[in-house]
Amino acid sequence: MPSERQLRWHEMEFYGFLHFTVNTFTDKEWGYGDEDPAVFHPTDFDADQIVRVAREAGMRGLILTAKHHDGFCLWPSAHTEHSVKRSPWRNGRGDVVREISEACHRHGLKFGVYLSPWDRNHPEYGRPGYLEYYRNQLRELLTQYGELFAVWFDGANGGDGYYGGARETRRIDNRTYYDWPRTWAIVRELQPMACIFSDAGPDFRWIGNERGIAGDPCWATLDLSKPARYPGGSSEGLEHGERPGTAWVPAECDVSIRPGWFYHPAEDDRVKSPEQLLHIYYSSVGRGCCLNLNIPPDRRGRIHENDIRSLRAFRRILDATFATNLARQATVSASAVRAPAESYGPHLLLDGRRDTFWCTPDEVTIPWVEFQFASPVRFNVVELREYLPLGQRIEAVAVDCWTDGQWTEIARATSIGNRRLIRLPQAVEAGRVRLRITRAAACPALSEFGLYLEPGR
Ligand code: FUL
Repeated sequence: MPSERQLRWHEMEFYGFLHFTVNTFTDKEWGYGDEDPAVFHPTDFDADQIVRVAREAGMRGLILTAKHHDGFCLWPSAHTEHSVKRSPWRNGRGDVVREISEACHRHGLKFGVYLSPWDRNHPEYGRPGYLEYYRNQLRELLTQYGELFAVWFDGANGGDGYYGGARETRRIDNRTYYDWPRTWAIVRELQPMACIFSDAGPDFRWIGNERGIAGDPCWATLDLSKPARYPGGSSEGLEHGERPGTAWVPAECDVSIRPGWFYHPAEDDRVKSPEQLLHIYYSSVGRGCCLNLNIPPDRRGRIHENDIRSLRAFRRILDATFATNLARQATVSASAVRAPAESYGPHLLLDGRRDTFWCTPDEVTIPWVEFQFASPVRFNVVELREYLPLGQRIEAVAVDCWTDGQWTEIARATSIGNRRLIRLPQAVEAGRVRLRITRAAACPALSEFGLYLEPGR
C-alpha cells in the first residue's frame, strides 16, 4: 500500500520536465562534458513564461535538469566552477534553479530536480571522490530551493567523456558504485516528503519506455527482491508492474513533446499534436500513472510557440471533456454494500471526493453497481478511481449499457489504481449503465465513477 508521500505524488497526475542546459545551445542530446560554460547564454530567459505555459497546460509541477550528463550546473554550486557562474547569462550571477523554483511557487506548481549521477565533466567520476561531490551537490539542491516534490535519478551511464581532460571511457558498476541507499537517505533526511524516482523506485519508478505509454494492465507494485531491481538495471516488468510484488512503486510515464529531450530548432515542426498528447494522457494518467511531459525551453529560455499551440489545444479538449461528470445525474444502486451504508454506499462514487468510497462486505469481491438516468446520457469516456490508501484491489471490470431491453457489454479494463480512463472508440447513449467488478483480490474500495463526453468524437 502507498505511503503518505506516494499518495501526494499520485495526486499530481500530470507534471512537466524541463530539459535545459548547454545542450540547448550546442544542439546535442548528451553533452560530452567539455562544453565552455560561455555557450550557456539564453537571450530572453523567462521563468514566469515557462511556468505559466506549464500551469495553463494543466501541469501541477515541474522537474528541472539541474545537472544533465554533461555536468554543467544550472545553479552556482559551491563545489564546481562548471556552472552558470562562468556563463555570460546574468553576468555570471544567474541561477536557473532559483528562478524556476520561485516561479513555480508563485504560480502554485510544485518543484522537483533531476541531478544526473553520470557526470562527463568531473575529473573524479568513476572513483570514490565523485560520490562525495555528487552528494554535496544534492545537499545544495535539497536545502536551498524550498520544498521539492520529486528528486529524479536517471539510470544512464554511457562511458566516455571529458572527465577533467582525461577524455576516456570510464565504466562503473551500476549496482554498487553509487551506493544508492546512502544517497536516498540524504533525501529522506533533508526533504522527507520528496518522492524519489529511479528505474526501481523507491517511491516511483520508470515505466520502461520513453513514449509515455504505460502497460495494460499497469500495477503500482514491483518485486524489489529481484536482483535486477536497481537504478540502471533491467527494465523488464516495469511497463506492467508486478503483482503481488513486494512494494508499492507506482510508475511515471516520461516523454518529450518533441523527438529529443532538449530543444533543437530542427524539431520545431515535429512537436506532438494535441491528438498525440491526448493518446499519451489516456495511456499514462488513464492507466493509473503520472505523466511527466517534457517541454524543453529554447535558446531564448522560453517555451516555443509551436509547443504552446499544441499544449493549449490539448488542454482545451481535456477541459471540455472533464467539465461535467454525467454520472452525477444518476440514481445509483449496488449489489452489495458494506455496513454502515452511509459510510460505504455507492452514492459516494459520485461525490467528487477521493477520501470516500463504495465498499462491499469482505466476502463480496465481484459486485456490480448500476446508474439509472431520468433521460439517456451520451458519453465516450468512463472513469474509475480506487481508494488508494487501501491499495489496488480490483483486477478486472466490465461496463454494460442497457439497450433494446438487455445489457450489452461496451468496455472492459484491468488494473484501476489512481485513475483508469476508458476511452471508447465511439460515443454511446444509454439510460442505464452498469459497472461489474469481475475480478478482485479483496472487496473493492472504489472512490469515484465518471462518465464524460469528449467533444467531436
Ligand atoms: C535519460 C537521459 O539519458 C536522457 O537524456 C533524458 O534526460 C531522460 C529523461 O533520461 O536517462
